[in-house]
Amino acid sequence: MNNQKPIYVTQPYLPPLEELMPYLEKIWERKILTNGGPFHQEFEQALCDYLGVEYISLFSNGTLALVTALQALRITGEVITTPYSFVATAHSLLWNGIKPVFVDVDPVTLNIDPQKIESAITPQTTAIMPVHVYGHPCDVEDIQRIADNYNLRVIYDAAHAFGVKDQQGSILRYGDLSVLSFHATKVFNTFEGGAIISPDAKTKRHIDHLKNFGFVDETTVVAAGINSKMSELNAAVGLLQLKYIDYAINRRRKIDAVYHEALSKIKGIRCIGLSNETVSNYSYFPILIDKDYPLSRDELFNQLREKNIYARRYFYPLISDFPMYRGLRSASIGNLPVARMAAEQVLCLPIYPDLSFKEQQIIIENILK
Ligand code: T4K
Repeated sequence: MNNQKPIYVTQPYLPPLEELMPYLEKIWERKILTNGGPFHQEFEQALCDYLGVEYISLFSNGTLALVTALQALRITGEVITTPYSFVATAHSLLWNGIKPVFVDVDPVTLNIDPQKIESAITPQTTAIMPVHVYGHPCDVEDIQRIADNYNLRVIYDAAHAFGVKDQQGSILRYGDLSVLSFHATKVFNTFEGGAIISPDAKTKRHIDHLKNFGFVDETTVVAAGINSKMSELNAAVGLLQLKYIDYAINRRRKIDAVYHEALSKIKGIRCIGLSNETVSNYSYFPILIDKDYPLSRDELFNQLREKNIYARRYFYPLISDFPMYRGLRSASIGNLPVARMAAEQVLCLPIYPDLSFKEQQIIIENILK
C-alpha cells in the first residue's frame, strides 16, 4: 500500500483557464464554430511561424490526417512502414485498402532501418511511411535516396516530432508530407487535433478540400473527401497553447536531463539518445531494460505500478503482432528481430511539464533500488 497520488506516463499541459475565456467569448460572439473559421486561420499561420514551415492543414486528429495524407497522394498497393509505433500508423494504411509491409528498425534510434527498406520493395510498393519515434528524426536522407531511386512517395508520421529541428530547420519539411498529432498526450495539445505539412500551396489546397468532403465551393465537389476539420474551439486552445510551448518544452528538457544523469550509467538500462536533431522536444523518456538489470522490464513495470507510477510500454506489442497484421509475411518473427527486442525491453517513464522534482525523485528511487 502507498498513499502517493498516481503518476502517469504523461499529463497534458493546460494554460491558465482564465486565459481561454476571451477566446470562448469571441467564439460565442461570432457564432463561427467550425469550417475554417477565424481562429482556425490564425492558428494555421501561427503554427507555420512557430514550426518554420510554409503550408499546414489542421485536422481533428492525427489519425485522420494520416488517412487523408495517403488519399491526397493517391497511395495504393503496398507501403513500407515500421512495426515499432502506435497502431494508428498502420491502421491508416488499412483504412485506405493498402497493404503494410513491415521493415525492422535501427537498434540505436528505433526508427525504420533504411538499410532494410530496399529488400522489402516490390512492384506494388508505392510509398514509405516512416515514423520519427519519440520525436527523434529518421535517417531522412537515406530514406529519400531510396524513394528517389524507386520512385516512391514518403509520408512521415511525425506525431511525436512537434518542433523538432535538424541543422537545416524543421524536421517536418522532409518527404512528400508530414503528419502531426495534437492529442492530449502529446508535447503540444489541442485536446484532440492534428495537421499535415505540405510542400506547396497546391498540395495544401487539395488536402484542405479532402478534409472538407471535397468541397471547393457551395456547388463544387472535386473529390470523395471526408470530414476531418479542426473546430474553432480546438484552434483557440492551440493558439493559447502556443504561448506556453517553449516553457513546456523547457520543463521537459530539465526532466529529461535529470533522468539521464540518474539512469544512463546504471547497468542494464539504456537511455535512447538523440538522433541528429539540433532542437529536441523531449516528448518521451524511453529506457531499454536488458538482462544486466536485476528485474525484467515487466517486473519493473509492475513494481512501479505497485507504487502508483504508471510507466508505459510504448511500443509493446509491436503493431505487427496485432490480429489484423500478424498474418502478413512481413510480420513474421524472423523479419523484425530488433523491433521485437525493443518492444520486449522498452519502458517509457513519466515526463510532462508539471512533473515535480520530488515526484521524479520517487520514480528514480524506485528504479535504482
Ligand atoms: N502516430 C503515432 C506515432 C502516434 O503516437 C499517434 C498517437 C498517432 C499516430 C495518432 O494520433 P491521434 O489520432 O491520437 O492524434 C496514447 C494516445 O491516445 C495516442 O494519441 C498516442 N499516439 C499514443 C502513443 O498514446 P494511450 O492508449 O497510451 O492513451 P491513454 O489514454 O492511456 O493515456 C496515457 C496517459 O496519459 C494516461 O494514463 C493518463 C494521461 N492522460 C491521457 C489523456 C487522454 C491524461 O492525463 N489526460 C488525458 O486526457 O494512447
